[in-house]
Amino acid sequence: MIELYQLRWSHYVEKVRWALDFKGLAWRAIDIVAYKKQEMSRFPCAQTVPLIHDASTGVALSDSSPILRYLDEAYPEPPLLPADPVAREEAWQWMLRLDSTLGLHARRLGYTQIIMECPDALPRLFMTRPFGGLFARRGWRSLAAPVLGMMLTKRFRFDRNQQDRIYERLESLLLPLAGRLGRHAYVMGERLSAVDITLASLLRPLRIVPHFSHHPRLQELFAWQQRLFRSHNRDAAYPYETMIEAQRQRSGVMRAGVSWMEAPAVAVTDADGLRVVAANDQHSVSGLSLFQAWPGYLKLRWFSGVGKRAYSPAPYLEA
Ligand SMILES: N[C@@H](CCC(=O)N[C@@H](CS)C(=O)NCC(=O)O)C(=O)O
Repeated sequence: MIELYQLRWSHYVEKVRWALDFKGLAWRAIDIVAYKKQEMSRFPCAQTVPLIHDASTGVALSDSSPILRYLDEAYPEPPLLPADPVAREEAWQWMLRLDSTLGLHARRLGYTQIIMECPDALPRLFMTRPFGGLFARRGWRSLAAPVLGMMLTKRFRFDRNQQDRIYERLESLLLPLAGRLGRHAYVMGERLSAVDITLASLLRPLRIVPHFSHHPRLQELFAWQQRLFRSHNRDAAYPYETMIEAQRQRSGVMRAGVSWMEAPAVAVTDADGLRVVAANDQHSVSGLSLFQAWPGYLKLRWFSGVGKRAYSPAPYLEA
């Protein structure tokens, strides 16, 4: 039995759940409390989720791509990575690149979208266990939402999305992939690999970011993701998707117009050298730095430069 330490809605975690299911392995999930992570502190590896503990080999490991590689080595059938060493290295580089770019940028913009449109979703994700779930309840959650919003803004620098050109970076990464996946079933080769699982999983938060989900040139990419989700039973809605959808239906609007992208977007790409490990972008948050985050949070909530548009479902969902 493999134990998977998780935050349920994490796209990096979903990548590992998918790989475990793909291999038909027996596993069980352990939900962690994000601030303390006490549940997994006994393991001497980086304290990020996903983290797995394989009771049959004694291996404990975090970081989604090394976890997929471990699973493929320990349980080779069906394979996740190509057998040929050159193709294998190519797949590995794809995975690290997607973890270090798409995974981080999509997380940043997914949480940004939640803060702009329904910050009350944050306590319903993060506060279901602390204080007996009090702050996830109606009324109380409106108190917890700005504190969590500030904490996340500080941790991931959502207030610097424009400056750091996150929308531009993602567009430059995704447009060529959309072109490719309009013509081919998989990123590499003729069968599903760890690269496809990585791309489809890490793209998930962008399904709630209309700049991407409604982008006319990205519909083929989301349609590809949707086909893969359906054929591998991964398409159950995530709680944050349901919450934001309900909010959009109630209000009739969504935050979709990224003002600085309305002029022809400048292509900005991430460094593309060989990688050894995936990059991460979490910054530590102390009590004082949390207090300093409120202007950034308020700006994001009310003056982010992402304007309202009438709500409509993404075209790929209607096709
Ligand atoms: N490169 C890592 C990224 C993992 C990561 O950043 N996980 C987040 C959840 S999405 C986490 O551990 N969050 C808890 C925290 O921020 O302390 C991977 O691929 O697993």
